[in-house]
Amino acid sequence: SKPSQVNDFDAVIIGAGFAGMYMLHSLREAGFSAKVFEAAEDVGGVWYHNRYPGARCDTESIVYTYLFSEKLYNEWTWSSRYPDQPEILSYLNYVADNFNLRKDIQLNTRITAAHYDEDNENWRIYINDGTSVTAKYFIPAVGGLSAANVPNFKGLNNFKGEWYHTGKWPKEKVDFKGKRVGVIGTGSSGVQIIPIIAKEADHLTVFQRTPQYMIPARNHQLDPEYIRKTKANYEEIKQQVRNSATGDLRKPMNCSIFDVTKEERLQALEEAWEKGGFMPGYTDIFTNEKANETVAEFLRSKIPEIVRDPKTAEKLMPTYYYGTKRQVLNTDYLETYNRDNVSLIDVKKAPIEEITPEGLRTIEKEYDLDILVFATGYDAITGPLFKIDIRGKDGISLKEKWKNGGQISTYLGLATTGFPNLFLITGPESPAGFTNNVAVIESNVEWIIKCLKYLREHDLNIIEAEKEAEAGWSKSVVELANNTLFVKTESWWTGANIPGKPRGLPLYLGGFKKYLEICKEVVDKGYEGFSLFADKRNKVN
Ligand code: NA7
Repeated sequence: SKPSQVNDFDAVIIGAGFAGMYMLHSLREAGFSAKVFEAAEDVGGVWYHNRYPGARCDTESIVYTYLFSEKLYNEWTWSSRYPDQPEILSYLNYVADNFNLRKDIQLNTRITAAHYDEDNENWRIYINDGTSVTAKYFIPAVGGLSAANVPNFKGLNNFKGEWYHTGKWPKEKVDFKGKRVGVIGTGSSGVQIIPIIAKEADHLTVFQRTPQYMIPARNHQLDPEYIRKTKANYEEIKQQVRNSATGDLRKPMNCSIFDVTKEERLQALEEAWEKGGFMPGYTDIFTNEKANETVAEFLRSKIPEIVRDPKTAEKLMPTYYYGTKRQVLNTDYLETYNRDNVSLIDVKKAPIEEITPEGLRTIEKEYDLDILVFATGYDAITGPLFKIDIRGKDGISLKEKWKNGGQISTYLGLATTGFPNLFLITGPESPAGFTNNVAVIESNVEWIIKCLKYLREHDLNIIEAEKEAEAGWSKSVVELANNTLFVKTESWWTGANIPGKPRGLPLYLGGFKKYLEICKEVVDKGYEGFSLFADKRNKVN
């Protein structure tokens, strides 16, 4: 077997967000050498870049946080139910400092390629300054929502005003005062920024392609007694998260929505609406059209109660299956349309034709704008990985292997055949996207560390997912997805938001708890479904 000293590092990680930082910390604790390369000027990942006004997480702070360290959990105090971007970024900076992570994080450094070298049994990782490093293990911790999508509108280059994408927001404050502002997009990001711009701008025009189902977040400050109890219940919270379907404290109902009377159902929905957050998780909401429609109808009924102009209310009515686009939580979103300085344009009916020097033209009308905000989302799940030229055995790229995203296959969302010693965190076919991502990150990192320790203890140097195991996993992912309504809707989950992207739903829908059980079982059976080698000529199992 080869000593790891022949490589620059045991492991190279891309990205200093929640995933990359915990991976680095865990590797070091386990005695591996590791280096993180991060393209941004500082740590934080998506929370570094998503600094648009109103940016907030819609998973509750008491679980959208690392749970690996009780000490950390006790030391850090979240101020509100849903943490805002500045607070999450401070937290991640605190973690970087507290665990002394910065010395192994190289900032302002973009990785352009990573190639597996079969002769040397290592990865060569190429940096944008023309240099490269080698590592035994390669861990692109790039996240699923980090490749911003600015639609390819004709004329954007000639726009005389300022324009921004929510996911690449500048550090300098953008001043909307006295300005005519346009926002394209009404997903989570658009819905968060719109009410804030409306309060500041002279006029705001929202260009909406698909109205979303709206649920109030009902964000509030956390009171000290609640915080004290939460910290005292650290162990229990951790267990609850790991035993849940969604990696948080939500409790699914264990019955069909039709097992309760109409009155009980309406009461439950009304209570959820008042409490804020997600709607009750009856078992059949995402598999049965009629069950889904009961929730959809309830949420639609709220719109004309809030929005005064009937024509605007009508434009805000969603028609797709409830929850089959990522659920959006909001603060004063619908209320914003009661303001005199806000107008809503349906660009499904009258599509955007081009960006003009003065603003934006739909096939119906031209709108003069000083600032244009793209809240147009991400080339999700595979997009961030495909931006890097990742090549495994025989020089085959990940993009080629996965047919541009048309035929994704992984084993447990953690590894993929033909790419030895590469590990994914919140990768395709993991539960990310439907689960509290921090919970998935922690479980993936802990699985990887356990695996690397096992390899070291057994003097093994190469691990690769086996074809059959991978095929089995991908098949189960597809089958689970095809049994749901999620595949029937155009969303970033299904790839439909990016023109030309192959459709699919490469996320594991069996629930977080089940996922953890399967991952553990694989370990208990001696890494079943993986080939382990001392070196490439000596297969061990
Ligand atoms: P999303 O949820 O993908 O939303 C993007 C929005 O932009 C959505 O309303 C899109 O309409 C709209 N969009 C995208 N392209 C266009 C074009 N070409 N023309 C008009 N409108 C367009 O991204 P977010 O950043 O809001 O949220 C991403 C995730 O981050 C979120 O789900 C949470 O998990 C956190 P569409 O619905 O496609 O018709």
